[in-house]
Amino acid sequence: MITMKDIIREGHKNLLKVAAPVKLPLSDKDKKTLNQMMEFILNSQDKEIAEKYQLRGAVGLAAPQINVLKRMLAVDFVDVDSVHYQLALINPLITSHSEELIYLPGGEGCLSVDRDTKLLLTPRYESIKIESFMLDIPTQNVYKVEINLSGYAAIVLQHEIDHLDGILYTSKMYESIDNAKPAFELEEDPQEPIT
Ligand code: UDB
Ligand code: ZN
Repeated sequence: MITMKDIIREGHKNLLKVAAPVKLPLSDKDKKTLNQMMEFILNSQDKEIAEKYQLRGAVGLAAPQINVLKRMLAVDFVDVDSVHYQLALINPLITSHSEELIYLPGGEGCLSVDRDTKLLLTPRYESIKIESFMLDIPTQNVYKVEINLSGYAAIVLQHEIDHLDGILYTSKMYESIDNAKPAFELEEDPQEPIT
């Protein structure tokens, strides 16, 4: 199983390399890697397993982060509108995007970045269209897919696709971004009891 020690960190040269396209049909080895990447994400979201193996609760992982320089990524998260996304993508391409920019309020983080970059903001497209091949985990079949995403889901996929191009969010951080909106409002504790 993949654990935190398999994840390469900021400073490793391979995090800055452009990953190679995956050859199709998917080899058994690449299929196994992608399955293990998804397993890591699901394990990291399981309280007991995460505690036992000291995994950071993850929403996504790109193959270069486990030192595999191939264009594969896995994500599993629930969007703010309660839609569950579980995607294992091969050779994803952003084929169009909005002009509008957004950012994750509070700033992004990364499994490959150990330093604290809270409050530094990363601009992302508000909506994107992805054309990709997808490994359907239940059936293990590979399909060609077109996916339209916006808001938080678009941020997660842009973060992971950046890893395939050797780009870390830390190279795109700003103290403020005038022309971008927050993806959502951060919950604030009420100052006064609500009557
Ligand atoms: C993450 N996790 O997996 F909204 F329950 C981050 C880490 C770096 C903190 C582990 C995360 O955002 N978890 C999370 C988010 C929620 C609710 C919840 C758990 N990544 C993935 C990564 O590093 N991929 O390369 C960082 C995210 C920041 C923006 C998009 C990806
Ligand atoms: Zn990352």
